[in-house]
Amino acid sequence: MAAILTRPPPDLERERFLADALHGLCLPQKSLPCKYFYDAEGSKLFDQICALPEYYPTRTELGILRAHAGDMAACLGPETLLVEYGSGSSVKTRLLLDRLARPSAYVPVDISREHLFETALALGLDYPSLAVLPLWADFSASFALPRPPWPAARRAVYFPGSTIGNFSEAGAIALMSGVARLVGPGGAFLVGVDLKKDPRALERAYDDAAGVTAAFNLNLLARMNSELDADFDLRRFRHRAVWTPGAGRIEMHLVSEIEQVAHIGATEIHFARGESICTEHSHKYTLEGFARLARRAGLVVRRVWTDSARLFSVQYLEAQSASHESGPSPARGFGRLARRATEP
Ligand code: AVJ
Repeated sequence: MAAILTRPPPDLERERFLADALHGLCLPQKSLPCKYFYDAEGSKLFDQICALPEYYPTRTELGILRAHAGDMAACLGPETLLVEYGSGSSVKTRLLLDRLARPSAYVPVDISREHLFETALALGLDYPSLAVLPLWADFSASFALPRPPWPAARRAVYFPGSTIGNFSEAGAIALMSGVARLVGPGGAFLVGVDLKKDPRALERAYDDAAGVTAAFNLNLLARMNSELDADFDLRRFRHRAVWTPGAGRIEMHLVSEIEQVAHIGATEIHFARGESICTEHSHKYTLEGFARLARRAGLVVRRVWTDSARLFSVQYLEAQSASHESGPSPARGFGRLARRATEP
């Protein structure tokens, strides 16, 4: 297993966190980028979230993969260079790797360094003939791919978990345009996309009875206290998750229970009572809506797998070559173009 380090040294990483926090907390709607959830404690809490009864995405996506991983691997084809956006810690990756024919290499890309290298080491031990090339990088920014030990027949990006939902519409198009460039014409994109559903089920999934998601959210304040010399009083903030129909997303916030002042170093941050910090957007899609979005990034939906309750989808897309720009719009040809398979 070769390790590729393209991230800035930790103090630069701290500088970036500090700059992003000061910028976000000075906006009219205070906000913090959700990528900062995933320090060691945050990643541990997120693993707990995935096991919660209310949080259906993980187990539903797993069920779809268990039922259709063979199909998905056949779509990706043999000798594919598989790039995963995320550390690949989940069982999902293994279900796919188990069915892939002679992958040329596997490249997990993640911002959480410890999590990335721990997982890559375990994968390298479990798949001794697979070239595991972990990339410590921010997949929403541009990065260079490591050279696989032997040429790949094709490139594919795997993006599970509906993390694509964290991006705004413009952000999702930019990310998917980056995927289209990375995999090249005819290359592939396999993505988990959470679907629109009853808002009460969505709000429960992001505000579980055990309070794990609340702890995951509040951990962001704890992280600023320990890494940015801040003094947020976690007892004075409340977790809130709300479905925003107009924007088609769940919004997570930390609401200030009182009028208060917090400090990041010498910088004062004022909070009115009831004022919030927005910490995450999680967009939910219809199948047609996602196909339209992907098309604007030069990706066409070819296959869709959902569970029988249509809570979640895994979608296989292909990057168009420039000449296909004027082809049929996925929305119109959806039924015909993209064969749907529903998990039994
Ligand atoms: C990892 C981004 C897919 O948005 O559902 C879980 C993160 N936030 N509970 C999501 C999350 C609150 C999760 N993603």
